[in-house]
Amino acid sequence: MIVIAIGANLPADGFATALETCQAAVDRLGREPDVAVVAISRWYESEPVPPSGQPWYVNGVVLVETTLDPAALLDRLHGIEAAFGRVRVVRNEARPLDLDLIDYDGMVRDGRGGGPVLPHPRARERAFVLLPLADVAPDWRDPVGGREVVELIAALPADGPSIRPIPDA
Ligand code: PH2
Ligand code: MG
Ligand code: MG
Repeated sequence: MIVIAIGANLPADGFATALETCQAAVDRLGREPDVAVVAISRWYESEPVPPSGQPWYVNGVVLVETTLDPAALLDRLHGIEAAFGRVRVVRNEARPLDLDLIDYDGMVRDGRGGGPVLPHPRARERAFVLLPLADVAPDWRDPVGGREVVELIAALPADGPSIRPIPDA
C-alpha cells in the first residue's frame, strides 16, 4: 500500500480555496504517467501544527498504485507541488500544497543513500494524517511500531490540535 498525505492552507493561484487546490492536486496526481489513485479520504480542516497564526489546513490522504520507486514518486510529488506554486523557503510556512509520501509498501528507510525517509517519521503522531488514513485504510499498520491506525488515533492527546471532517458540499 502506498500512502500520500495532502495538505494546504492557502489557495494556489487560480483556485478559490485550499480545498479546491487539494482536489485539483489529486486529479493531477491521477493523471501522472505510471501513477493511479485508487482511494481518496474525506477532506478535513485542521488546526496548524505547531499552533500558529496561520490559516487552518485542509488535509486528506490518497492511496496510489505506481511502478515508480519511492525517490521517483517523491520527485513527481515535488513537481506537482511546484506546479501549484509551492516555493520552499521556511520550514512549516503556510503553503498552497504539500504532498508527503507516508508509506511505500511498508518499506523502512532512514534516508541514507538518498530517497525519502520511510515511513514518514511524524505521520504516526499527526491526527491530520491518521484520521484521513483510517478512512481509506483502516487496516493500515505503522511499518515501524506495528501499531494499527486506530491504535495510533486512540493514543493521540485528547487536548491535541483540532481537526474535523469538512461536510460534503
Ligand atoms: N503540515 C505541516 C506542518 N503542520 N499542520 C496541519 N494541521 N496540517 C498539515 O498538513 C501540516 C501542519 C508540515 O508539512
Ligand atoms: Mg507535510
Ligand atoms: Mg512535505
